[in-house]
Amino acid sequence: MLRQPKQSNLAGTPMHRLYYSPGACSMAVHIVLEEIGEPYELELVSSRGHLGGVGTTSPEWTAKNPKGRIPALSGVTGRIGGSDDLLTEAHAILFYLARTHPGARLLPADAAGEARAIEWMNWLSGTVHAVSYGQIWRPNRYVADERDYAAVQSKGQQNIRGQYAYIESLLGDGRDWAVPGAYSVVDPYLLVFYEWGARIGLDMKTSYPAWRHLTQRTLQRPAVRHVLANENISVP
Ligand SMILES: N[C@@H](CCC(=O)N[C@@H](CS)C(=O)NCC(=O)O)C(=O)O
Repeated sequence: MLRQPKQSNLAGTPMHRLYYSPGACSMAVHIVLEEIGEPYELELVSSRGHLGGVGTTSPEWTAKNPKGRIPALSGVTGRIGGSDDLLTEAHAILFYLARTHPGARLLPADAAGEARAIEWMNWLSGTVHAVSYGQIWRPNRYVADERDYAAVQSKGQQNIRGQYAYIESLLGDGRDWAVPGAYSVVDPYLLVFYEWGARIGLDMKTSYPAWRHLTQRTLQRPAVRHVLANENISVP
C-alpha cells in the first residue's frame, strides 16, 4: 500500500515526496533533494526484485504513475505523466528542483549552460538508460521471444562500451564538472551510470580514469555520501 503524502511543510507549501528505489536512477533526485536541504519524504517503490514497498509494475503504483517507473516526485503543480501534482521523468524532476531552488546553484544560470545540461540529460536518459540499459536489463522490451534475449543483451553491452568510452573522452578534456564550471544536477545523474557500469561488469576503477576522478569529487559531497549510505549503495 502506498502511504498518503503529508499535506504541507511549515511554510504551508506541499512537502515533496520522492518515490524511489535504491541504486536506481531516482538516486540522482534523492541526492539533489539532500543538496537542497529542505525536508522531504521518501517512499520506496521497488524497480527490481523486491526491495520493499510496492513494485513499479503493481496496480497501486501504475494507478498513480501509468508509466510504471520511478523516480516520481509529489507536490509539483500540474499533471502530465502521472496523477495530479506528481512529476515523473528524472530529467524533469532534476531541473524542477534546481530551478525552484536557485540558491543551491545546481544548474548554470545562462541559457547556453542550461542547454549543455539538457544536452547531457537527454542523451543519458534517452539513449544510455532507455536504449542500452533497457537492452541489458529489460530485453523483453525489445523482443518477444526469450531465445533472443541474449543477443539483445549482448548488443546492449556493446552499446554501453561505446557510450562509456565517449563519456570518458568528454570528461577527459580537463573539465572540473560534467557541465564545465560548476557542480550541477548532471553530476549525480552521471554517478548513477558510473555505479551501474560496475554492476554490468565493467572495470570502472581502471578503464575510465577521467570519469573516476569526477566520481571521486562527487563522492566528497556530504549530500552524496548521505544518500549512498541511506540507499546502501557502494561506488567503486
Ligand atoms: N524515462 C524515465 C525512465 C525511468 C526508469 O526507467 N526507471 C527505472 C529505474 S532506474 C524503473 O522504474 N524501472 C522499473 C521498470 O522498468 O519496471 C526517467 O528517466 O525517469
